[in-house]
Amino acid sequence: TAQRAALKTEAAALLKAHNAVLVAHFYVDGDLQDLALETGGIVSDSLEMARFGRDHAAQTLVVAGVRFMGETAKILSPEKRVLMPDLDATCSLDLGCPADDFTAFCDAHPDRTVVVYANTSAAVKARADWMVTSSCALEIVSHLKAQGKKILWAPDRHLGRYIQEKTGADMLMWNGACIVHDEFKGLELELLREQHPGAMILVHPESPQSVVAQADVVGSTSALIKAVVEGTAQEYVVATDNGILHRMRQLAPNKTLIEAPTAGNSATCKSCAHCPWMAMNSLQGLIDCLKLGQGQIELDEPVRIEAKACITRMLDFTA
Ligand code: CIZ
Ligand code: SF4
Repeated sequence: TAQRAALKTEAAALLKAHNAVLVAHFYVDGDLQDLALETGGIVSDSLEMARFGRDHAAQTLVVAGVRFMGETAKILSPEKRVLMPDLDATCSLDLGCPADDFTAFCDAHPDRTVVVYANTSAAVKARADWMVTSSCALEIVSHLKAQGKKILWAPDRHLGRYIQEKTGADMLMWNGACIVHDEFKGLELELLREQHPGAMILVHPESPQSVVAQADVVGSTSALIKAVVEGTAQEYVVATDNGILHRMRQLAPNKTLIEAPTAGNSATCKSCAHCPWMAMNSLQGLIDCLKLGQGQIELDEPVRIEAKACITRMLDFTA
């Protein structure tokens, strides 16, 4: 609409005036994704967002995503100002893994190498040996297994189980889940597949086992987008946050995209197919954080330094 176009123009001018770059996740509003690309920023997964923010010359990073993504940017670039359109945008994995309980769990298992998913607070990362994202988790856990390491994994139990199955590593799991991916349903997916026998099934590994088991491709958001772009099928069933469809449609306009089934719909289920915290990112929020200097990420320096070690280990490993 005209109003959204006007907000976009205002936001673009503010980014320029503040020498800021916009780093957006695939799950946020399509206008924010487009704005990031149109103004020299990036739309990506959490791994690439972290790399891009660290390497970009801009002294202000605006991170459209959820809290841990802003924190990761600040951990890697403490000298930069890191702003978020809404600082209350969190994640059920982060919420479900409080630093004090997590620390006690780690302390009870000192023989294990602590590997945490990116979707955790800076304080949890500070206690970990490695951070991983879904783009590099398999590779890193395989590497640790080859070194004979036993692993303590947190917080996503579905991703942990998937990696455990693939690598055969000894993994002790924290019991967390993503409220969005946890809602995808295996039985309903079986029925949908009968109606679309030629469709390729694309699944993010934060989904339940019954859904992952039916996948043609299991992977990170970037891997799923690549699968749509390069795939020879006409139809694709997508089991991840539906914010990703925006980018998939842009990159593969002639393919047919079908959302994977969830138990409820948007009226009955607030977390079905779209993350309520990703949805808190808006053009107006972006304008306000730049105009008013609000939404700034601040971290305790000792925590930041310890968290940086585990992120840097991953970035060096995947470089
Ligand atoms: O579900 C998320 O928050 C994801 C997929 C993050 C990421 O790694 O990009
Ligand atoms: Fe967290 Fe799930 Fe939302 Fe991603 S989609 S931010 S994992 S709650």
